[in-house]
Amino acid sequence: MKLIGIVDTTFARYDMASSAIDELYKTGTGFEIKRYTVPGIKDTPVAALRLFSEYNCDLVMAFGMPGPMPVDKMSAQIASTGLMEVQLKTMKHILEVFVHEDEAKDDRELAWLCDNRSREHAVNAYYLLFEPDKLTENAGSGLRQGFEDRGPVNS
Ligand code: RDL
Ligand code: RDL
Ligand code: RDL
Repeated sequence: MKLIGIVDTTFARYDMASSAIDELYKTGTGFEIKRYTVPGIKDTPVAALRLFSEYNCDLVMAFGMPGPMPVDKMSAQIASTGLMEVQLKTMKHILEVFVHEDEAKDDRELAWLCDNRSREHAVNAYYLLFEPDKLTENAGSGLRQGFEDRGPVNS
């Protein structure tokens, strides 16, 4: 049995973790979930580290919503760097599922984007843990999470 850690925030304006958990259970079995909610994105790296070191998670998904202001973009960069450090230190994957609030043109699209990106990265998390060949099959195919896939280029 694998353990998937889920880190999310109260700052985000959409419950992305619930979308991902729903999608994980639709995708397969063989895992349990441990969820850890923190106030904001800068609090996610230590939550992820604790999920690995204290709860022995095999992979963590970190959900966050950077706001539109320069200070928020800076927070996102700091959070992302922290999440990288935790991955290198633990040798375990953290899927960083961030949706920037200004990626969407209105609240309705923002909600759709959050749900869709969370679900698509949930499938990526499942593949990383259980079926890594599925990712290799899709190598170079221009996949995106949330908005439409870009697709491959042909020579
Ligand atoms: O440790 C408490 C807070 O500093 C932490 O929760 C921050 O991540 C909160 N926060 C900001 O301070 C900020 O300027 C967040 C953002 N911007 C943001 O855009 N998204 C967040 N948190 O999730
Ligand atoms: O951990 C899950 C994702 O955060 C991770 O796969 C990112 O590398 C995905 N990604 C972005 O989030 C992004 O904003 C990528 C790009 N831009 C990019 O330009 N090229 C990528 N990934 O390969
Ligand atoms: O070029 C258009 C988009 O690919 C670009 O805006 C990406 O940066 C959007 N994006 C994020 O901003 C992000 O934080 C993506 C991800 N995360 C992601 O995980 N997967 C994406 N885009 O496909």
